[in-house]
Amino acid sequence: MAEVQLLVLGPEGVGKTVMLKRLQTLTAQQNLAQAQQKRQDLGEAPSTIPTVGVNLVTVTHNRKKYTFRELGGAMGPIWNNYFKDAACLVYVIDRANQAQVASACIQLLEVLSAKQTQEMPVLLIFNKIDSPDCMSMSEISAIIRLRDVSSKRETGHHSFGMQF
Ligand SMILES: Nc1nc2c(ncn2[C@@H]2O[C@H](COP(=O)(O)OP(=O)(O)OP(=O)(O)O)[C@@H](O)[C@H]2O)c(=O)[nH]1
Ligand SMILES: [Mg+2]
Repeated sequence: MAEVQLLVLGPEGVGKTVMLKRLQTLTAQQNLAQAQQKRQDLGEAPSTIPTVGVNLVTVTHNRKKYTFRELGGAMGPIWNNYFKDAACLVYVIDRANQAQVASACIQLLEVLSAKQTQEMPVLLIFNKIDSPDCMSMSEISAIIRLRDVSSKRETGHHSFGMQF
């Protein structure tokens, strides 16, 4: 079976582990296409503790195995040790954390500047859209240098409505 390795990065507490737990639960119950169509209420968020080290989650979809390797935000200084094994990057930003958004963007730019990530597709997820503190995308754009981010990559824009 073909296997894809994805690296899941983002500052501490942005919701990487919750997102992966939910993805795993959904795919255990039904296939992803069905889950997306139903847009069902996912209920209470599963409890988590900060990821110390690596959190590995494997999901099978369309006869492909996807291995998500989440690195805890606290491991930021050594994320680059894991770039070489990844085919794709998923970077999560907490849309409700005003104090963290700017540093999250700087960290992302560092990741995108690394030689080993140059050819990797990047999925940027703005998380916690349910939070009362969630900033609008125009507020986020004023803080985050989205133009700098996209200038580092050819961009394709996809929007989807699954809420983790
Ligand atoms: N409101 C809201 N809270 C969320 C969401 N996703 C995660 N959380 C909460 O955010 C906190 C941190 O979630 P984690 O998934 O552990 O964060 P993480 O990115 O894995 O953090 P590290 O492993 O420390 O890097 C938890 O209290 C979650 O319940 C979301 O979509 N909305
Ligand atoms: Mg985690």
